[in-house]
Amino acid sequence: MIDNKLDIAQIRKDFPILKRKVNGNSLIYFDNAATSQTPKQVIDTIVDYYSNYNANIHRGVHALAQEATEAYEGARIKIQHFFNAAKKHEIIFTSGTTHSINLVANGFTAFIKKGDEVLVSAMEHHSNIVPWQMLCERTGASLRVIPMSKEGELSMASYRDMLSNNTKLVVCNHVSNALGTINPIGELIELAHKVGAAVLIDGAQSSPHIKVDVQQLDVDFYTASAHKLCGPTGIGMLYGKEEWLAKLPPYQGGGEMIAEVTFEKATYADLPYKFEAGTPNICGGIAFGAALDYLNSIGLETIEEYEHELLTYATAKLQTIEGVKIYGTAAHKTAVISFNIQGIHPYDMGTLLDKMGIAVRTGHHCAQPVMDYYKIPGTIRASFSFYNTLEEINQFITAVKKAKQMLS
Ligand code: 7TS
Repeated sequence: MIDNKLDIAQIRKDFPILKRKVNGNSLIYFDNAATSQTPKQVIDTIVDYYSNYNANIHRGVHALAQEATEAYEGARIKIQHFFNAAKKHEIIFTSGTTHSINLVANGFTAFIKKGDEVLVSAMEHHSNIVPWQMLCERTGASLRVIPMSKEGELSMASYRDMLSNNTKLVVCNHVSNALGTINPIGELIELAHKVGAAVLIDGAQSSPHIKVDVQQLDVDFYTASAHKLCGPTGIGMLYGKEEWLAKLPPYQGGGEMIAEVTFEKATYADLPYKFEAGTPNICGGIAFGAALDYLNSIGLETIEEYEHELLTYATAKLQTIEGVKIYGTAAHKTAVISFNIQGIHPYDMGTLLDKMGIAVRTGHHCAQPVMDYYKIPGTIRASFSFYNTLEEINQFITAVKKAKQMLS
């Protein structure tokens, strides 16, 4: 039993929120794909920052400014190592995946023209669709969709056919938030590079669950959001290959991102600061680093293995309930189960589960094209993390059965 290897009971003690009651019941938190919970090691880091060394960074000579700068830049190195980037200046602090994607999409305005194509997968979150639509509107380029199967797997044959010398960019999530599919991004990247296209991988849903090595993947851009990695909201990262980041124009102008400014002209700072205008989320960055320390202390491989056990167990149990249809049955999945029950609106199921202390997400999950593909308004989504247990899944299954009875 992997439970023993992980000592879940001990791990759960690190998460104060898991002790709380919701509607009189012990909280069962199965909305980890929306945001993960925060261990006390990360909360303590935040308290420590504001209690002991809150200061603006990169500019002060005083002790607090130096300590804050050191901690913030130290966090950048932790992120670099977590994703195995070759250089620390290939890590740009952003407010999260949405910001990271917009930064790249905006910068690509300089490199894209009418007749060029941006390929996007059929299972993207809106934040990996809309910025590219905006880029195409600005430039006259076309956005083309790589189709998927009923199981929620990308059609690699169609993808091969779509690739051409017109393809300038391929964008895809590593893991779909609506379906849990783990996409074959290694192959996707290799094929894109053969036609000279750059690749951005949205790592919002993969980074908390799968060990990622950006050098091995040879990916051009990779994104992550700290709040899905046991860190705080409002902070995330963009990994970009140095050669791309050097070419890309800055996203925002302001302090910190310049080398020299006159009223006639500004010259830009070196990487990574060229992309980090203004006072950043200093505490968030430091806490992001602490969150990665925490995940490393457990080990991504261990997390992946345990969460897979949760997925297999919950999927089998859920399938025993009559009328359940699971959306996203790809061979490779993270611990996300999107489902509906015949005759029951997902919102009603979500509301009743909440009454029983169980947090799931219901709706389109910011992936309306996926819902349109299945011709459904939304799903009930249970998404697990390493601090969840088989016992919680048992309680969840009992609750789903109970709610189904009440709603039928
Ligand atoms: N990409 C994917 C695949 C996501 O799942 C999300 C957030 C984002 C991008 C955006 O990340 P952000 O941190 O910039 O907001 N996904 C979800 C979700 O599934 N439920 O709530 C947020």
